[in-house]
Amino acid sequence: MTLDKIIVIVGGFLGIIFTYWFFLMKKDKGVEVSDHVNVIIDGGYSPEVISVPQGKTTIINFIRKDPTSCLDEVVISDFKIRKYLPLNQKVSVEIKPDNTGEYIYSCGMNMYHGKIIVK
Ligand SMILES: [Cu+2]
Repeated sequence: MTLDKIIVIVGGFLGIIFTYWFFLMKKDKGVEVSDHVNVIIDGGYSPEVISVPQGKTTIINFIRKDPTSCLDEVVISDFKIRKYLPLNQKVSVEIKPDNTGEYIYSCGMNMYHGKIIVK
């Protein structure tokens, strides 16, 4: 094997690792939240992934800017939360997770998703 071939193989391999890290690892980490966070709803949730501390109360403020009726409810089933979200109004939800893990939240029809990571 010649040196240039080795470089191409190693380079390709590093590219794959970088892609994996960039799209999967980095994205999944989410936004670190200490006590409250604003989640803007406009064609989806932004930020989509938030990470919150275990055993502490975190306030999530949902602000819906999307007129689609699909997004007019938010459901966090693991915390028994289902809230109606009027357009352009802030709706606050409090969570106090006892256990670490990953919890999915979604719209009322389970079409749009976000994630809460408890650390
Ligand atoms: Cu929906």
